[in-house]
Amino acid sequence: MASFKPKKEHRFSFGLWCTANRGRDPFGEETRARLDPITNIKELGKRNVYGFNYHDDDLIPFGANLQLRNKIIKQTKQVMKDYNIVCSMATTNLFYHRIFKDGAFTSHDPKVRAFALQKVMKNMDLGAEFGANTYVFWGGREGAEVDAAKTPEEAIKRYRECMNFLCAYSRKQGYKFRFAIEPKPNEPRGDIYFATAGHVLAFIETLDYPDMVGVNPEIEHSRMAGLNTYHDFAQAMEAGKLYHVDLGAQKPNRFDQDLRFGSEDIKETFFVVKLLEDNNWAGTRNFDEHPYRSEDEKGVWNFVEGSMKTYLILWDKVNQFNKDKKIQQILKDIHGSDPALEGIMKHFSSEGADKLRKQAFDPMAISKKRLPYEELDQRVQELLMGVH
Ligand code: GCO
Ligand code: MN
Ligand code: MN
Repeated sequence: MASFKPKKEHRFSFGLWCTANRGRDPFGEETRARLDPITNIKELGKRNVYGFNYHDDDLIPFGANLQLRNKIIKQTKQVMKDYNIVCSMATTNLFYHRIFKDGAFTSHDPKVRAFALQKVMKNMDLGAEFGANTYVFWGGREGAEVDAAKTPEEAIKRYRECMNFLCAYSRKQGYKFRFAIEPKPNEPRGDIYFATAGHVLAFIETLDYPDMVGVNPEIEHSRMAGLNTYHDFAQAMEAGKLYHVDLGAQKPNRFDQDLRFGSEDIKETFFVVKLLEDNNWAGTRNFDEHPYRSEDEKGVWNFVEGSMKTYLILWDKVNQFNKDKKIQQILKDIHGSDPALEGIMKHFSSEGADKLRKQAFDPMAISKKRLPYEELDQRVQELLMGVH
């Protein structure tokens, strides 16, 4: 790993829309030429990227005829084979076309909701054909600026109806999909429903097939809301619901910057990598981010290579952390152990509760235990800065 060169076994993946991003923003036109999806997949594969993700429209232009559709499908399968790259995730573009101007699953218009379902079903068929087993739902337009127009309760009910419908469709077709809902607090809507990983986790439990559905947290989106990304990812993992991840970087409390992985928030990012690697997390290490608008076509590939290299460097830092004697000693010292009390607290019993009520504690003595977090954090800091 010391060369920090990506290998297929590292299971890195990118969305086709990341590398095909042309640098457009609300204030300026594109700065790069269009990258066709087949070249895109090929260039990713050549750089030892394990998988690609796509929205239906990234691959097959909206409204394409059957002939064009079949041609692109054939070319995609060929390039996947030639460059040893899999399709790791499929998703639907339910935000670009103006039919989705006020949402897809949460639109007032049953025709819009039905069209959205049809679009998802068609792309699930295609995703399954490409061998994807994760399907992401990012409800970018599922939100509001005018709260008088649509109540959140109504929106949530409509969204649930659509998710239940699609879970049932996947089962009926015999697909292996696990669905991952991706939260985002705002942009492009003033407010988006299901703003955080916590909102998604709570919602999943109300679905007909909760086991099929998990979360796709994105570093940038957590930080847009000023949240701790590491905590967000960890809570989803602890719930057994971390079905996919979107890695990137973001200055907090701003518009979605989709910066190159690790280019901001290095300590928090380190703990995200530590979480995934220490737990041997089974999913792909997936990047969802955009090259700077100021870059040319060559810079796009610097961005791809840089993201994977940073991940491998942070992974190496994780191994250093786990082997660092000083860090490990401090961690050992700060974790108390009291088997008798721990036994009582683990599961409630009347007897245990009685014992606990009678137990004598010396709060002042207990509070004297040293917690050398200054030393610990400084050591981690030095490790990240490359001193050790
Ligand atoms: C964003 C989103 C999107 C989604 C993608 C998948 O940047 O706001 O992350 O990139 O992840 O569209 O549907
Ligand atoms: Mn984003
Ligand atoms: Mn994303």
